[in-house]
Amino acid sequence: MIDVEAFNKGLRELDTSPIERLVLEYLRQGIPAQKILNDGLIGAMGIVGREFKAKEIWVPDVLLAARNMHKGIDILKPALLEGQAPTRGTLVIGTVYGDIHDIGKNIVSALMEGSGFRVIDLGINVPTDGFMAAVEKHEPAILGLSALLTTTMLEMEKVIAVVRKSIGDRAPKIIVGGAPVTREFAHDIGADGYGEDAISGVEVALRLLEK
Ligand code: B12
Repeated sequence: MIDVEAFNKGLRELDTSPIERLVLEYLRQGIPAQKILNDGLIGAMGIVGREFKAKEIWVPDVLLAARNMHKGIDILKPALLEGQAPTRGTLVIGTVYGDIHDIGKNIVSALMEGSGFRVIDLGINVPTDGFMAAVEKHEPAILGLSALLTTTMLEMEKVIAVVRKSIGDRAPKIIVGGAPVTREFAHDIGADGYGEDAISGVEVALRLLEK
């Protein structure tokens, strides 16, 4: 059993060592990294998100939680990547223009890497031109777009349109995700796939490659 309250407490600490110790302790007990990530770190970040929405905490508190979450993910990464599959091609991924949220995108990147993709992570606040340049340079099999704001999710539609218009048939399969993104929205903007979370993102990417 994962004690999500302990993770919740760890995410709020100024010092990163409590969250690091917690993750290491669960790994030592043999709890799978994926479970520590989902039930511990992501679960606790959900609590942070609810308090942020209710205006019980503020941006600096969330930034602190985000920094601590990244520390926890860094420790889990080697275990998440264990048993790496053979190379499946390149994935270019980034958070769209106007959006600086990257925790979810980083988890998707890590799991994609673990599933055998060569991952080119363009980071946050990536303009359409940036995605286009990376697609031309790396010729990925999959392009992943992340957005966490209802305002920036509209950027995804722009990126998809520009990539398809510029290179047509040579365009990679495009998958989208992020908290406000739904399957319906993904369909409406012409994405090839949608991932509710990082694992389903990987499954969708692998399925698209089979086509
Ligand atoms: C952490 C956080 C921040 C941090 C970000 C730090 C960082 N390095 O990322 C900081 C403090 C910087 C921040 C800033 C802001 N934030 Co903020 N933030 C959050 C919070 C609390 C958690 C997001 C998160 O990391 N969740 C955990 C990860 C693991 O989940 P995830 O991102 O959804 O990713 C998973 C899936 O969605 C999926 N996925 C994600 N991307 C992709 C991509 C692909 C291709 C696939 C397949 C799957 C996939 O897989 C991931 C893993 O399972 C959310 C609340 C929430 N519940 O979402 C608000 C939230 C997103 N923020 C919000 C807001 C309003 C803001 C600000 C505008 C606040 C302000 N007044 O300044 C700014 C925006 C700045 C900007 N221009 O981007 C709102 C958005 C509301 C809306 N409807 O648009 C939210 C929902 C909070 C709220 N309820 O009000 N924020």
